[in-house]
Amino acid sequence: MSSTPAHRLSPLDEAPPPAYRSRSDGPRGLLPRGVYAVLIGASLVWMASAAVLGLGVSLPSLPSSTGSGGGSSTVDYLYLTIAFNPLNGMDEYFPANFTVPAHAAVVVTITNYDNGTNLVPSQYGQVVGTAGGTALVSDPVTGQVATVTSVPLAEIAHTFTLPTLGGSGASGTPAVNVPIPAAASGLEPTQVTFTLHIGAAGSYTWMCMAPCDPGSMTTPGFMTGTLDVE
Ligand SMILES: [Cu+2]
Repeated sequence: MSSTPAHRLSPLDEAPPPAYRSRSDGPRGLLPRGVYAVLIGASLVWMASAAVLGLGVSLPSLPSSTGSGGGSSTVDYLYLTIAFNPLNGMDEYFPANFTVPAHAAVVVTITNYDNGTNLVPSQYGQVVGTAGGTALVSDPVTGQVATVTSVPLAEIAHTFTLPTLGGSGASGTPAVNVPIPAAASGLEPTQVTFTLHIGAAGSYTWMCMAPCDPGSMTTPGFMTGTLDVE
């Protein structure tokens, strides 16, 4: 009765300093201060390098786009992704409907995760209607960027095609056509960057000319959509 509390009191009086210190210092001293500092530092380095790498892909297009600008004072950016719809698996542009400013140089970057190829008529293998008549294409494996005026027909997955844009695009030739090479895999996309010189306000239909997916080709919001110029 009385010996139990007395017996426990005296060891506690001696034991507390080391026991208390080891219990609280274990978790607090080792994990947070050391490991978390390293983790936070590493993630900051990673974020910084990711930002630099991201810029590195899109920056080269700027000089050529503004250089041959012909009076475009505004530069805007449009980022599109081609992937599979998570619900029905259909090929899809994300987004498929978008708005760009009038009288602007719009740098368009299309990231394509589709590794399938779809044979197009040869004219849709050509880059048409972009600044300089070129597009920047990144290799899905090496990441190396090349300036191209066409893509081999056997490598094309989709196209970004505007039959008309502003006043151009009459007589059977599209105003804009950019062939999009297939990805190497679902984790190794291709990236295509090009600049469009946008004129007056209007609403234009874009479409993919590669016979990729019959349902997608005919369904607005998948492989066809609206480019609004405001
Ligand atoms: Cu397509």
